[in-house]
Amino acid sequence: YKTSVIGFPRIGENRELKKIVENFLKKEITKNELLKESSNIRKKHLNILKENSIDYITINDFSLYDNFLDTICLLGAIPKRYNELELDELDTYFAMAKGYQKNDKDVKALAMKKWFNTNYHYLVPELDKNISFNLNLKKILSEYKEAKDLEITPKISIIGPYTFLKLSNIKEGDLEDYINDIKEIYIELIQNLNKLDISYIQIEEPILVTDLNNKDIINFENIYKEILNVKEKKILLQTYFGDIRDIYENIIKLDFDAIGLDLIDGEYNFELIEKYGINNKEIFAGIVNGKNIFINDYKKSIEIIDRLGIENLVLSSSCSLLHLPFTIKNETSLDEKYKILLSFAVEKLIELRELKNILEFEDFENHNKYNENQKKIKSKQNLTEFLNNEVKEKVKNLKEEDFYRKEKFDERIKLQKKYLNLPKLPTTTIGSFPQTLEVRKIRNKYRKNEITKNKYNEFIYSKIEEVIKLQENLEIDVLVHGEFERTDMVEYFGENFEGFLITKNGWVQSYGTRCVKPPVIFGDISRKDSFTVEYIKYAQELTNKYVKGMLTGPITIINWSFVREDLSIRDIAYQIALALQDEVLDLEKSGIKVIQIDEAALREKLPLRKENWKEYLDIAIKAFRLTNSKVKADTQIHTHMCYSEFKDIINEIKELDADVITIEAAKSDLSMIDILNENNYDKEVGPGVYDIHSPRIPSVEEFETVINELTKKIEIEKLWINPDCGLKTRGNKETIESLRNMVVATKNIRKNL
Ligand code: THG
Ligand code: ZN
Repeated sequence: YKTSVIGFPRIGENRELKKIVENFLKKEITKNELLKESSNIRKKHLNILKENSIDYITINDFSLYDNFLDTICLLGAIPKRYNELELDELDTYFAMAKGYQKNDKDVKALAMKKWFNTNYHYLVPELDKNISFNLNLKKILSEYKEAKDLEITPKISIIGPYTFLKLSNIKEGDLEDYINDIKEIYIELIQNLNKLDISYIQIEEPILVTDLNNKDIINFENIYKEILNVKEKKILLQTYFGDIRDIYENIIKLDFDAIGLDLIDGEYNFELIEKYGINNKEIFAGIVNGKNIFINDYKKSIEIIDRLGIENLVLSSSCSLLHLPFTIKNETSLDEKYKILLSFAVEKLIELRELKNILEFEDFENHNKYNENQKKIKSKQNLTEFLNNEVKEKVKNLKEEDFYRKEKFDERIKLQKKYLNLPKLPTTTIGSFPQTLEVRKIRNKYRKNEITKNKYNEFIYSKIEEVIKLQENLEIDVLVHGEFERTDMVEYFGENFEGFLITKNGWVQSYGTRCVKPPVIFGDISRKDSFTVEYIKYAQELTNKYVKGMLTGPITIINWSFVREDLSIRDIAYQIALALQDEVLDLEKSGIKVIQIDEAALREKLPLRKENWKEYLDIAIKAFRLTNSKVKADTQIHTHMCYSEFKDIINEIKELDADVITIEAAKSDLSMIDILNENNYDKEVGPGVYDIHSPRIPSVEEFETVINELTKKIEIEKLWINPDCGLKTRGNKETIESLRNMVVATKNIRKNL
C-alpha cells in the first residue's frame, strides 16, 4: 500500500498566510517578504507530510489567494482589462483577486463562486475572443524546486482542462470554441512537466461528479486523448465530491495511469469498479474524509478496502484537506473525551499512515493502533450528555400542521401592512453592520478574560445604540441591531445552542484570506434560554421604527457546521428548527414584529446530482417553515439568500412561504427578477440594489436607475429596497455613504409614485 493526499490546507497553523497576504496588500511588508514567508509556510507543510511518510506528496496545491486564479495565470488566461493596468505579475494577480482602484483606473475583481458543495469560493475565469493562452510555469517550477530541496519527489496538482472550461464564464461563443486552444496549452503544459522528476501529474476534474451529458463525454474524450498522447510521466485523474457514474466506463478505457475516487461521498464508485473493472490502473482510494473532522473508523475502512479487492491500492483522502482546520492539538480547551473523536488535517495524515501500517500487519485485529482506534469509536456511544430524549420525542411527534402558518400569505400581508404602516418601497439592510477592528479587538479581549462580561456587553450595547442612531439619521425604515455580538452568523448559534462543540482555532479558508470557524454538531440540538432577545429588545426600545429580529435558519446552520456523520440530517434540521421556533416566539412575545430568518446557504448546498435535490429541498423547506409556523399573522417573516441562482428551485423558494425575501441580485443583472415573474412569485421581494462585496459607493443617480428599473418589473407594493447582503466585511465610511445614497434615491422615486 501507498499513501497520498490530494492537497493540504495552506492558510497555516495560525493563519500565517492570511496575515502575510493581508499585510502585503496593506503594503506593510514587501513582495520579497511575502514570497519568503509563503515559502516558509510551504516548507513547513511539506515537512509535516514527509514526517507522516505520505508517499505521494502534492505540490502546487498551495496558493496565495486561490487555485483557480493560479490556473488562470498558469495558462495565461488573464482578461484584457487586468493586463491593461500594466502592473507586475503579482500585482496583476491581486488586481484579479481584489479589484484595482487607483488614480483614473477602476477595474472590478473577477467574480467568485462556491466550489462545489464546500464553503470554499474560487475565482471565475472569463473566456472571450481576446484570450490567447500563454504558459507561465514560474509558480510550479519554484514549488518543484522547494520540494526537491527537501528530497521530495512530488506529485504536481493541476486543475484539469474540462473543469476549468466548465466553470469558466464564457463571454463569447460556446465552450466548444475554446476546446482546441485549451487542449494545446495543456499539451504544452504536460510536455514541460515531462522534464521534471515527479511521481505523478495529478489532474483534478471534480466536474466529473456532476450530471454529465453526451456532449460532455465527447468533449472530455476529445481533450484527453491528445493530452494523454504526449505524457511521459504518470497521470492521475483525480475526482472528488461524488461518484463519476456518467463517464467511468469511458475513462477507464483512456490512457490514464491512475484514477482517484471519492469513496466517502461517492458510494456508487464501488459499483462502477465492480461493473467496469480498473483496467490495470492504479486506484487512489479516497477513504479518509477530507471534508469532515471526525476520526476514521479503521474497521470500516478495512472493510472498504477488502470490498474493493484491489492490490497495490493507494490510500488517499476523499478530497483536498483544504476544507479542514489544521490540527486538533491546538484545541487546548476541548475536553479530551471529545478531542479523541476529532481529526483535523494533520491527524488525517496520521490516519493514512496508521491505516497503511495496520493493513500491512498480518494480524490487523491485534495491531495496537487498530485497537486504540476502535476503543475511541466505541467511546462515542457512551457520550450520553449529547442525547436529549425530550427533543427527540418532539421531532417524532411533529404533525403536518406544525409546518404551516395558519393564515395564507394574502391574508397575512394585509394585516402586516396595516400594522407596520411602512412607506412604499421600504428600505432596510440585511442584518450585519461593519465588524471593524475595534469590535474584533474588544471581543478578543473578552475571550482572553481581559475584560469582564459586563464590560463586553456594555460595549456591544453602545455599538447597538450607535447603529440605531445611524439608521435613524439615514432614515432607513426597518432597522437592524448590527450583529456586533456575533463573530459569525452560524458560529454564534452553535455557541448558544446545546449539542454543539466550538473550536478555538478550527479555521477553514472560505475565500482569499477570509476564514470561517465552523461549529461542530455533535448531538441533539436544543435551546437553553433565549439569547438574541435581549439585544433585539434593547435595540427596539431605542427607536420608534421597527427593528428586525435576526436569526440564522436551520439549513444554513447545518451547511456551515461540521456534522457528526452518524446523525440524521432531517432530525437535526427539525431539532434546530424547534430551537429557533422558541427564539422566534420569544422575540414575538417581547414585541418584535419583523423577524428575519436567513437561509444564506440554502442554494449552495443543493446536491451536485439532480436526483438528490428532492429530499434535500424537502428537508430545507419544512425545517424553515417549522421555525415560524406558530407566529401571528401580522408578524412579518423575512428571509435572505445569497448566491441567487434560483432558476432551478424557484418553486421551492415559493414554498418557504416567507413574507419577504431579500436576495443577492445586484450582480446578476437583475435577471433574477424575470425568473421570479415568470414563475408568478407572489411574496414581497428585496432584490439587492448594490453589491456589498466591493467598497465602491454607487451614486444617487445610479441607485435611481436601478430602482426605476425594478419598479418596472415588480409591483411597487411588493418591492423592498436594500443592499444585496450583510455589511460585515465593509468599512464604516463606504457603508454610510452607500446607504445614504440608497435612501435618498428611494425617496426621490417615492415622490414620483
Ligand atoms: N459565515 C459562514 N460561512 C460563510 C459566510 C459567513 N460562507 C459564505 C460567506 N459567508 C463567506 N464569506 C465570509 C465573509 C467574511 C468572513 C468569512 C467568510 C470573515 N472572516 C474573518 C476573517 O477571516 O478575517 C473571521 C475572523 C474573525 O471573525 O475574527 O470576515 O458569513 N460560516
Ligand atoms: Zn447574503
